Amino acid sequence: MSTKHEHELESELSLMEPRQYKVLLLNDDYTSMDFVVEILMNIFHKSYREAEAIMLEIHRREKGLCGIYTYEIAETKVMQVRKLAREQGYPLKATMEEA
Ligand code: TYC
Repeated sequence: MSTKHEHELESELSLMEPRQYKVLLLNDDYTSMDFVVEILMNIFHKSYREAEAIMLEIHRREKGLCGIYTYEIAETKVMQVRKLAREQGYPLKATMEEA
Protein backbone atom coordinates (compact mmCIF):
# COMPACT_ATOMS: atom_id res chain seq x y z
CA MET A 1 0.00 0.00 0.00
CA SER A 2 1.48 3.37 -1.02
CA THR A 3 1.84 6.23 1.43
CA LYS A 4 0.33 9.53 0.50
CA HIS A 5 2.51 12.52 -0.22
CA GLU A 6 2.39 15.30 2.31
CA HIS A 7 0.82 17.77 -0.12
CA GLU A 8 -1.99 15.31 -0.91
CA LEU A 9 -2.73 14.96 2.79
CA GLU A 10 -2.62 18.72 3.13
CA SER A 11 -5.11 19.29 0.31
CA GLU A 12 -7.40 16.60 1.73
CA LEU A 13 -7.30 18.34 5.11
CA SER A 14 -8.07 21.69 3.52
CA LEU A 15 -11.22 20.12 2.05
CA MET A 16 -12.29 18.81 5.45
CA GLU A 17 -11.56 21.83 7.61
CA PRO A 18 -13.49 25.04 7.08
CA ARG A 19 -11.39 28.18 6.67
CA GLN A 20 -11.02 30.28 9.78
CA TYR A 21 -11.43 34.05 10.01
CA LYS A 22 -10.08 36.49 12.58
CA VAL A 23 -12.50 39.14 13.79
CA LEU A 24 -10.70 42.36 14.78
CA LEU A 25 -11.89 45.55 16.44
CA LEU A 26 -10.30 48.84 15.42
CA ASN A 27 -9.47 51.76 17.69
CA ASP A 28 -11.09 55.17 17.32
CA ASP A 29 -11.21 58.33 19.49
CA TYR A 30 -14.96 58.35 20.22
CA THR A 31 -16.23 54.90 21.25
CA SER A 32 -16.33 54.57 25.03
CA MET A 33 -14.06 52.03 26.71
CA ASP A 34 -17.06 50.59 28.59
CA PHE A 35 -18.96 50.00 25.35
CA VAL A 36 -16.01 48.09 23.84
CA VAL A 37 -15.76 45.96 27.00
CA GLU A 38 -19.51 45.21 26.76
CA ILE A 39 -19.15 44.22 23.10
CA LEU A 40 -16.27 41.89 23.94
CA MET A 41 -18.26 40.25 26.76
CA ASN A 42 -21.63 40.02 24.99
CA ILE A 43 -20.65 39.22 21.41
CA PHE A 44 -17.26 37.55 21.85
CA HIS A 45 -18.02 35.83 25.20
CA LYS A 46 -14.95 37.19 26.99
CA SER A 47 -14.74 37.51 30.78
CA TYR A 48 -14.62 41.05 32.18
CA ARG A 49 -10.86 40.73 32.76
CA GLU A 50 -10.15 39.45 29.23
CA ALA A 51 -12.46 42.04 27.68
CA GLU A 52 -10.72 44.87 29.52
CA ALA A 53 -7.26 43.58 28.46
CA ILE A 54 -8.31 43.28 24.79
CA MET A 55 -9.94 46.73 24.83
CA LEU A 56 -6.75 48.30 26.24
CA GLU A 57 -4.64 46.43 23.64
CA ILE A 58 -6.81 47.92 20.87
CA HIS A 59 -6.64 51.38 22.48
CA ARG A 60 -2.82 51.21 22.52
CA ARG A 61 -2.03 49.26 19.33
CA GLU A 62 -4.93 50.40 17.07
CA LYS A 63 -6.46 46.96 16.56
CA GLY A 64 -6.96 43.70 18.39
CA LEU A 65 -8.08 40.12 17.91
CA CYS A 66 -11.49 39.30 19.35
CA GLY A 67 -11.87 35.72 18.13
CA ILE A 68 -11.41 33.24 15.28
CA TYR A 69 -14.48 31.69 13.63
CA THR A 70 -15.79 30.11 10.46
CA TYR A 71 -16.91 32.58 7.77
CA GLU A 72 -20.61 32.85 8.63
CA ILE A 73 -20.03 33.20 12.35
CA ALA A 74 -17.31 35.82 11.84
CA GLU A 75 -19.56 37.74 9.44
CA THR A 76 -22.45 37.63 11.91
CA LYS A 77 -20.26 38.99 14.73
CA VAL A 78 -19.03 41.86 12.50
CA MET A 79 -22.66 42.74 11.66
CA GLN A 80 -23.72 42.55 15.34
CA VAL A 81 -20.90 44.96 16.33
CA ARG A 82 -21.87 47.38 13.54
CA LYS A 83 -25.55 47.32 14.50
CA LEU A 84 -24.96 47.87 18.24
CA ALA A 85 -22.37 50.61 17.59
CA ARG A 86 -24.74 52.38 15.17
CA GLU A 87 -27.61 52.18 17.67
CA GLN A 88 -25.42 53.81 20.35
CA GLY A 89 -23.98 56.39 17.94
CA TYR A 90 -20.40 55.09 18.16
CA PRO A 91 -18.06 54.81 15.14
CA LEU A 92 -16.62 51.46 16.36
CA LYS A 93 -15.45 49.29 13.44
CA ALA A 94 -15.05 45.51 13.22
CA THR A 95 -13.29 43.73 10.37
CA MET A 96 -12.49 40.14 9.45
CA GLU A 97 -9.53 38.54 7.68
CA GLU A 98 -8.58 34.95 6.90
CA ALA A 99 -6.65 33.45 9.84
N1 TYC B 1 -9.86 54.86 22.14
C1 TYC B 1 -11.16 54.82 22.82
C2 TYC B 1 -11.19 55.86 23.95
O1 TYC B 1 -10.16 56.37 24.34
C3 TYC B 1 -11.45 53.42 23.39
C4 TYC B 1 -11.57 52.37 22.34
C5 TYC B 1 -10.98 51.11 22.55
C6 TYC B 1 -12.29 52.58 21.17
C7 TYC B 1 -11.11 50.10 21.60
C8 TYC B 1 -12.41 51.59 20.20
O2 TYC B 1 -11.97 49.32 19.50
C9 TYC B 1 -11.82 50.34 20.43
N2 TYC B 1 -12.38 56.15 24.44
